Amino acid sequence: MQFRFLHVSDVHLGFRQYNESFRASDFAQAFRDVIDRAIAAKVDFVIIGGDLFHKRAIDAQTLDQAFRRLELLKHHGIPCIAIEGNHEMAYYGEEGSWLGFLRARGLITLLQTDFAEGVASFAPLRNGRGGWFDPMPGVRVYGLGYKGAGTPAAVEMCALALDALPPDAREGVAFTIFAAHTGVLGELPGDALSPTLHQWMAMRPHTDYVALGHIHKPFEKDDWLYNPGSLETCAANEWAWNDRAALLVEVDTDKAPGPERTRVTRIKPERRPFARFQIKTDLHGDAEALETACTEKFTQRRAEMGVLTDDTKPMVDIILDGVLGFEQALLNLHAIEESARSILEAAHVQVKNFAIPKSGARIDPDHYVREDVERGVFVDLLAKVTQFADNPDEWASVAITVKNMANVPEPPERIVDELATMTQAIADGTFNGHPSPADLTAEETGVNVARVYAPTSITPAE
Ligand SMILES: [Mn+2]
Repeated sequence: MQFRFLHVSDVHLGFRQYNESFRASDFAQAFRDVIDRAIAAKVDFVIIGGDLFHKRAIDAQTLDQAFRRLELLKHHGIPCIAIEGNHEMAYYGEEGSWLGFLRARGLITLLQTDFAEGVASFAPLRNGRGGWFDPMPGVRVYGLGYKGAGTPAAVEMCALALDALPPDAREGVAFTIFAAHTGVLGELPGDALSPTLHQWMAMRPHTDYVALGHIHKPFEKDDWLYNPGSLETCAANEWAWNDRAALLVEVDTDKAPGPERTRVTRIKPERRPFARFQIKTDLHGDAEALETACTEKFTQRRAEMGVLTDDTKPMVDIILDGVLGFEQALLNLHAIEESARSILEAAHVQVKNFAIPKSGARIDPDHYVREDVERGVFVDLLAKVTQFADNPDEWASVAITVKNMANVPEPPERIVDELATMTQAIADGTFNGHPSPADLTAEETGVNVARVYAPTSITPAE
């Protein structure tokens, strides 16, 4: 038996990234591109591994973008199977999501495993909703949906439920797919909720292909677990994951398990490019030198980019870090932003300044105390946040006090009380900074006393 299907995930329709409406169009275009190519490739069905939409509440234009492609699939007689992702789930207790709306109109089949009394069960399909669906004879798809921290347990329960199925329940099924909005632990640093590979193995005897989503970084395990990654670029760091694509899966059940049986090719949509720059401020003695260095980097990158159209003008992400080699007041972020915009013909520029001000850095290393650096960083960060920008020094004291109290550790209620008192004092204009009682407590207990800052950790590096 031979067939082919498209596995796509994390489309994030309706995402106005950086509040730019052209970004929502970019996301729609990526979806249009892969669906049209899947239709041209004559796929037998499509699986969406969650997060078709970027959020629960979408606008008319976003619904239209989804509707058009799903209608086209329906027109070609291609079933589309979806599971809910975390971004588009209805609120707890709330009936109906936009995926439910699309299901009610016969545009998607929405799969979800039931968990009652700690047991997984797969309801038969009713009104386009259920635990499993056969998009064509011989192919069965189960769907889990998003289960958050409960995912590892949910996957194990699904395996137990499949173990318990009577043999005749799967008569005639030659290929089984399991769709879940989760990953594999360890594939993405910081992801703590995905099942481990070991936990996934419980599903191995029952499934031929696991269709994952949620983790925007693509990966594949064992010719069995597949995660396509995000279709467009939801965060600047995703740009480095060049293999993100929809997966065109060609199956020949007569072949032995492995890449012969399940052949996967990537359908990579046209994506708007991101250009990222990490600029070490330590190397430049004055503001002009820093701006010149930025201009040179931008010019060099522009030369590598070729002709740009409206669809390929880049998103530019600039990170300044290190220690500023000159006074903070002379740092002209606007000039750097404008230079990037004009040289790179950028569609959007974002400058993130993580540079430590020189006022802190200039102190003799022997007297360079952690608190000064810490306070400088807090003040610098808070000055950039609207609600703290009027008095960043005072809020820095609040942040340091709270941190010290947590380090002691003080009981949470005391920290909350102190925070309320300090917030009120700032509002009343009576805040006197420190020493606060919490600062004294920290010093008395010997926690977080001033330490000499190791000068090696501020050595300039490119
Ligand atoms: Mn997502």
